[in-house]
Amino acid sequence: MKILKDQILDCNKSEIQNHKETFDFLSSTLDKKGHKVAEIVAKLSDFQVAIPSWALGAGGTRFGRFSFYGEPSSLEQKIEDIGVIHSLTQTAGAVSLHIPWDIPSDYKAIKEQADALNIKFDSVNSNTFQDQKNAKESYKYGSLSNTSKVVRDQAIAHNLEVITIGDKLGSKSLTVWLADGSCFPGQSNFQTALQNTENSLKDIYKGLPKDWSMLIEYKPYEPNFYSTVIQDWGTSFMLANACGEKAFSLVDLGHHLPNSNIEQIVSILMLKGKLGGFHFNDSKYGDDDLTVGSIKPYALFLIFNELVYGMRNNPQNPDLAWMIDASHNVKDPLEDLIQSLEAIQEAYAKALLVDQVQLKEAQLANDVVKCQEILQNAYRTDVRPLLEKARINNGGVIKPINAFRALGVRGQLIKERGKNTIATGL
Ligand code: LRH
Ligand code: MN
Repeated sequence: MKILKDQILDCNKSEIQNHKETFDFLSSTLDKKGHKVAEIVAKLSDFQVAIPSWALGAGGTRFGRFSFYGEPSSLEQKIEDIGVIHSLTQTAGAVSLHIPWDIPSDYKAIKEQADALNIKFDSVNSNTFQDQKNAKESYKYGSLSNTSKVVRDQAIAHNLEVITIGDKLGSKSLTVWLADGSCFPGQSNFQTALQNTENSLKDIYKGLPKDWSMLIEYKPYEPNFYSTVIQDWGTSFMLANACGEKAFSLVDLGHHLPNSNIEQIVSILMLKGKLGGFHFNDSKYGDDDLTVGSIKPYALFLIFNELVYGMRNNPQNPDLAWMIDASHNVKDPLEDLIQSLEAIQEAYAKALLVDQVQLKEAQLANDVVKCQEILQNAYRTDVRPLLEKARINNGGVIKPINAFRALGVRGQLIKERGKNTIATGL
């Protein structure tokens, strides 16, 4: 399925008048406050988020999985669906592949398809948390941390193969997330497990092409429920430093214990030049992989406030990898991803309205009340007309969810693919 230009124009016809009125009103309000609206809109237009290739079908839990039908059953169909999201939002210009779930059968063809849809290949993810059919060694008791060198070597070889696959597609980073850990006290020697992991990551690091980076993703628990080797940002930071200047920490928003101050973690990693990127999602309890901004939108805004400050004041930190990592149990996967993209753009736009100079002055003066006023004035601004303008400028639609439904995308996909296709992934 392809969204055509005139379908885009058609969808905008009924929305354009209201957009113009709200945008003109907001622009004049922001102009009066000294904000450069055109610059903010340009930043939003340039802000592209990678769609996870493993989240284009229905997710599921151990208790059940409910399909939405018309799911993509090949990498080509996944790229096609990302193309639909990108045509509407103009902010999904990249895909993050998970190997071996998405090994291309024809590299040339898949690159041409993605290029034609203006979709780049962002970070590639290795998978040493599942045993592949005919695998010689099992990762049941860990991969890069495993007590067996044979198992560690198999996991290292897999990561090096993932780099080779990504390199053929133009990707520039490897994301490593390890399920490694233990479920019971006494089961694992923490020091041996961490030392094995560090040495294994160093072997993978040696295989990184010179212009590549390695993103080390941390997580406190699941699927292990007593200890996880790379459990928190500190461990990821330590391992990234141990590996070298091309290794960084990846922050998955769902990988924090309740009430963790993620914006502070982001700020510190940027100060130390070791923040590599994000897996955006939201959660109420655990690693729920819910729609971005659906549970804690203010926390997301506070994270973007630190990102905006860091992007202005921490040249030591590289450009970040912006990626979504979600799982869809009750929402149409494409609508869920569209809502996540909207929430990310909204948090970024609100953070761009924070007067960082005024905030710094109020912080230095310990004017606590004024600090909050400055932050919440920005947060309380309805920035959606700016997002709409950025989409229009890029050739997208004003209201993506309305357009997705008006164009009957899911119905069309079911017509094309039927009701029994299942997407690889989580
Ligand atoms: C682990 C994780 C990791 C992926 C997986 C799909 O919870 O966040 O990023 O490899 O989800
Ligand atoms: Mn993740």
